[in-house]
Amino acid sequence: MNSFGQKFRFTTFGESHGKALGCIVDGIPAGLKIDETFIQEEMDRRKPGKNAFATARSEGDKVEILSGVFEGLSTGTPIAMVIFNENQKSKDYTNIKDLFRPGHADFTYFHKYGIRDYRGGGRSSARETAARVAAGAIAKLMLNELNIKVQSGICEIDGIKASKADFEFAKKSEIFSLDKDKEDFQKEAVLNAKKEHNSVGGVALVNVKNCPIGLGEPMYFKLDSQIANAMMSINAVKGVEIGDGFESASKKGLENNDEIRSTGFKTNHSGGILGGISNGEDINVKIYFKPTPSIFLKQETIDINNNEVDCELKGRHDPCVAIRGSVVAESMMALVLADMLLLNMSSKIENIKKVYN
Ligand code: FMN
Repeated sequence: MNSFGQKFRFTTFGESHGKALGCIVDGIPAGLKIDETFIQEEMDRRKPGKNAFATARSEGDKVEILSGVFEGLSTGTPIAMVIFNENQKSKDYTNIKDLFRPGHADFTYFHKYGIRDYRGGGRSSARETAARVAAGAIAKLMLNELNIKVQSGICEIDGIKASKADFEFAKKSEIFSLDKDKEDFQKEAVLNAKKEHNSVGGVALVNVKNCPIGLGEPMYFKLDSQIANAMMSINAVKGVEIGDGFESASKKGLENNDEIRSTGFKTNHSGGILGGISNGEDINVKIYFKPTPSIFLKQETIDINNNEVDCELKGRHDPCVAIRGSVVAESMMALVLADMLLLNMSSKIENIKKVYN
């Protein structure tokens, strides 16, 4: 199952050490300005090899548009995009060819499909998320037309929590930190883990501004359920919180409810969603990433023949996947919203009449 969305729908293909990966995005209304520079800028935010806080695998992540665009505008037909892999080192994986890396998807992929693509984890690798960012950039171009803004940053690394959500600062920060005062501590935690051949977990925050009221399709395609689905489909994500999230369970009703005035909601504990439908407030979602499974410390595991062996990895891995993962989460949010915008257009007869009368 490699497709996501109902009307604004994308499909990704490709593996970590294959020739290329990419996506096909379908359902894009015709006449949307496709700004290739913007798509590339989005790719560059996620791309590996940029600094000491990410894997040293250095990929250009250049996107090539193959179809669906004519003279800079979408034609209403599928947009296919391809990203060629340039910097694979499959040799790094030969010593673990038959082993299952603890914490990675090797074990389950092998048991499910009976094939061990040991080269960087094959399709289970987060290399696939490059294609999501390309698709997400198209979604963002559509959201921009409606002045809907999606942004993200890192609010926690190795338990070091941001006290503010400064998205402008996050744009400049090498680790997308949302808090200037915590950035150095968070950076230190990543570098220490790296020095110790270990890894750390982290939390990303995705924020949406100017979301119209009414997005979300109850019952089984509610906005929050699709956001959770989208975020949980990202590699290494172990939890998703909407608004105050898990904290709400330990609050009283009066404290948790967002009172309403003629000018709007007084607070936003709900994270902008009520009954699975956007309420016009900011949408706030926290995404919890586990530490990178591939670490360079000796661990116990088994091989494909069930022999107990030691696992000692070589290669290049992110010490904290939450950092680049935050860009992927932002892209997935844009993709969910683009889909919901199109779906919501048929919610009322008056909308249909506006188009056909
Ligand atoms: N896992 C690794 O072992 N090494 C990596 O370099 C690595 N890079 C990642 C980069 C990003 C942007 C993301 C979001 C995840 C990355 N992961 C990496 C995580 C694994 O892909 C993921 O943990 C693995 O597929 C197992 O899936 P699960 O953690 O969702 O259960």
